[in-house]
Amino acid sequence: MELYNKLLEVSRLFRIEHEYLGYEVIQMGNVNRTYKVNFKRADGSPKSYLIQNVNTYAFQNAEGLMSNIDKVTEHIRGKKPGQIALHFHHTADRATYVLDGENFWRLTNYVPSVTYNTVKDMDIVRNAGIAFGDFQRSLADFDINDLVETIPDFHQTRRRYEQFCRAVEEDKAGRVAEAREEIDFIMSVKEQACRLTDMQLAGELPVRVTHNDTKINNVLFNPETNEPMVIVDLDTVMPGLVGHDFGDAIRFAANFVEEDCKEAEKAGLDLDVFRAFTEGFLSQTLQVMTEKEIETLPLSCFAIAVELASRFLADYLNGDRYFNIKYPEHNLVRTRCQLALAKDMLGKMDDMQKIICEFCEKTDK
Ligand code: GN1
Ligand code: MG
Repeated sequence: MELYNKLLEVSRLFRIEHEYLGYEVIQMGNVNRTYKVNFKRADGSPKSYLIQNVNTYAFQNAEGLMSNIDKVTEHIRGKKPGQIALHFHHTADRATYVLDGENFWRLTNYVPSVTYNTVKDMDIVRNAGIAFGDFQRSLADFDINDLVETIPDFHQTRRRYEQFCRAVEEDKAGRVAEAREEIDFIMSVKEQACRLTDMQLAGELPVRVTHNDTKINNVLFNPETNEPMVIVDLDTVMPGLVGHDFGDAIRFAANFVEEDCKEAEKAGLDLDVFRAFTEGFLSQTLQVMTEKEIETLPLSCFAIAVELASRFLADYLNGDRYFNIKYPEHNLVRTRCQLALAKDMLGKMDDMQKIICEFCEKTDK
């Protein structure tokens, strides 16, 4: 009841005056909470919006975050007028968010669509690659200095290792003993996992505007045609490496299983999905990428998988403060699944490289 009333209160603050019918929980994301709120207009027709409760433990700069989203969506809209986009509603004071203790709220239009957590249809996978590649290309001329780092050092893998080591040392939740094997593996691959970050710091890879959370379920597809319509979850749009976006998409979409599968031994890299996503992504980005960026794409998949495993495990050891969990071992299960995938990727580096080279040869790069 409390949430029911809260969502009504938030809707009214964003000046939605229709008759309130109630809400549905949308399963989207591990950090924020998302609801579809339903209304009836005066003429009797239905109207829905999306309300999100943004986690300020993860995102501490609400203003900077919403300003990033405004600028980026405006830039994309300028290039693609008429394309479906998210519109954030304003309060009477022209704010795009409402602060409320530990959280902040925002409200957007609801886009009827389908999303996928796992896909085996290669046309859909290729379309997701095109969507994220197109996002990257549309923002290639956007000035990164106009963006706030919404989570500083988000994909700075060495920093993530420091945070991980601190969590192991502090052992706040008394869970280190049961995660010894995972901790040892993460530490054993540290140098390889951090190589991309080292190259970035050495200026060997260009810093671009990146999405930084390129899970395939952040692409909204047209339910009839399966064409990608819009990319959502722009909270982590920040300066970053193209490999972060590519690697994150692969570690999510090309895993044989979902990222929190309890049977970690079933996790691994599906090379068919890898190929389809790569073809879509590179069809949009190849012309703007440097040789080094292309060469390091397979490494970026491994780096992002290990980095995320270290984040899941650090959160588990800290007592689950960051990621939403459904049961006590959820973050440990996610860690194991991500590590199994990372191990499998290590054995498939050459296959990944070969698929990329084949595509480059086909397109003369
Ligand atoms: C979080 O909340 P969601 O699902 O969009 C996380 C990503 C992780 C992902 C793992 C801001 O994203 O970095 O890859 O979980 N986002 C943030 O599922 O930390
Ligand atoms: Mg996200």
